[in-house]
Amino acid sequence: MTPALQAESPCAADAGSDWVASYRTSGLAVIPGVLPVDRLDRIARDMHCAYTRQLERLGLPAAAWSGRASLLQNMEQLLQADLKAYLATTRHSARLASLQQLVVSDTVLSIGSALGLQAASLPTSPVLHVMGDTLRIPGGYHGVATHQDWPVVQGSLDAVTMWFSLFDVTPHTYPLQLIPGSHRRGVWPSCITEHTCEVDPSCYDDEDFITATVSRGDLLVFTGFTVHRTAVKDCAGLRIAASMRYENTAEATFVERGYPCAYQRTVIRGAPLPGFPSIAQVDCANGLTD
Ligand SMILES: O=C(O)CCC(=O)C(=O)O
Repeated sequence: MTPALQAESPCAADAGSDWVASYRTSGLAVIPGVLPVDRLDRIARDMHCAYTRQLERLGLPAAAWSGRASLLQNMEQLLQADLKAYLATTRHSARLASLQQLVVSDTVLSIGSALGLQAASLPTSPVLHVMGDTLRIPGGYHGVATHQDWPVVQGSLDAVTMWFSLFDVTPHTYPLQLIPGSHRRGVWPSCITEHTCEVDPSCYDDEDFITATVSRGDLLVFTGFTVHRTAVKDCAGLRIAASMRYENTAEATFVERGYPCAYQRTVIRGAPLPGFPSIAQVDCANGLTD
């Protein structure tokens, strides 16, 4: 069993905090109680709204909001009814304004500042990780294998990853596992796979990892070079977390390399549905009915 990492000190987003020292030496830290729980609730509620609207569209019953269980129920129901709608809704959830607002909130950006980020920039929008034993998609994503984030993004060398969980994360609800000190060994040997750039398994043992348990409101932060993975063994239930990368506009090699970014934006031009929308549909959506 891997040792557990827990929140270390009352939070203050200041460079003298214990968690900053822990971040520097081990490449990771859990900052306790920094995220407003009402904001986390808002994201979960907005997700619930999206799954509910899709169930209604399909003429299926939906559970009214009553917390995590109702969200899971609607997600399961939609997955069973219509895989395509489930995947589209889950992708859409990552674009929720409530989530985007949290990841660039003053509190969160001040944590980046405490870690030395200047004019912090965002290579991409939040990535939402939904884990659930009843939400498995055959042949699909079910956790991320052992990897480092920097090789995937290739931005500033002091980039920070922050991991925002909507709910408590225990050792049995798909926590992240990380290797303390792994950020001091540069880029680890790896190969590109479908979901990531997977570290060569011969480079580590299971005992090297610690398990990051997170209470609601805690924030897990780690460096772009910290080796980590999703724990899947003996896990069940629903875990939803968003990960977000922050880069330092002033980092010398980032400046020198002319701000590379591995993520590219793709825009699909053209009308997806010929003839849609009618003028009446536009008016109706905008509350303009005569
Ligand atoms: O949340 C997860 O399960 C994986 C997150 C992760 O590894 C990442 O965002 O780099």
